[in-house]
Amino acid sequence: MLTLVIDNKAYSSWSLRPWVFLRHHGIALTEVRVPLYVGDYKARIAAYSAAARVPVLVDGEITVWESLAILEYLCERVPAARGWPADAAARAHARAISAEMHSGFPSLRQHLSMNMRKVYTWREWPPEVVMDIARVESSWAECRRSFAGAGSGNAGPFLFGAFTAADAMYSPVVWRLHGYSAPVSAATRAYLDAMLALPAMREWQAGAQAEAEVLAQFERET
Ligand SMILES: N[C@@H](CCC(=O)N[C@@H](CS)C(=O)NCC(=O)O)C(=O)O
Repeated sequence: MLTLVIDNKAYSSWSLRPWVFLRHHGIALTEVRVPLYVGDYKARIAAYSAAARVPVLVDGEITVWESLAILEYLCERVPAARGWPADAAARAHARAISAEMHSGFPSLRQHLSMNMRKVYTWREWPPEVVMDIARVESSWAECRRSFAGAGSGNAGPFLFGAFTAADAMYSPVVWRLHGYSAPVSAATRAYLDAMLALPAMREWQAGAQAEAEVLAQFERET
């Protein structure tokens, strides 16, 4: 049985990535939730990983941390999930946009922190955030144009047709664009809606709603 250590569902964009992949594929997991800033939370996380950050995946003797490394591990561990696209070009592209997500989009992260209990009517769009969103939208459009849809053999509404690890990597951005009411294209909106309709995303959101902790640094006025 796999164990996934996560923190607050309301706020943890990092934890959502492997969790949504696991739940979407119905992969059995023991979930350990360590709420941020509660008691000795840091020591509790450090008991699983010396990096002392979540998510952490424990599979018997094997421990994996860093959300992208966890997804890579899961793709190998559960080949039936077809975590990466089968086609080599699509797979390389999926890995590239996942790495770009893992290390990039600092303005989006800084200004639009994830809060899965709220939908804001947001009006503050600094130019650097607009640039990050434009890059996300053009990247998603390129995936759909090149690797998904009619004729590609990859039916389905996700970035590469069927749901892949790349969709899991972008799942927090899906909520950010939705949750801050970002003005996006119709194609982006269709992708957001497909992702938000996933039972696994809805389950995470319900978990966020049920949480008691409120952390002011992740809350906004409007
Ligand atoms: N790059 C890491 C980031 C992990 C990370 O920053 N996790 C936050 C989640 S809120 C954390 O563990 N914070 C603990 C703390 O701030 O003490 C990943 O992809 O997993």
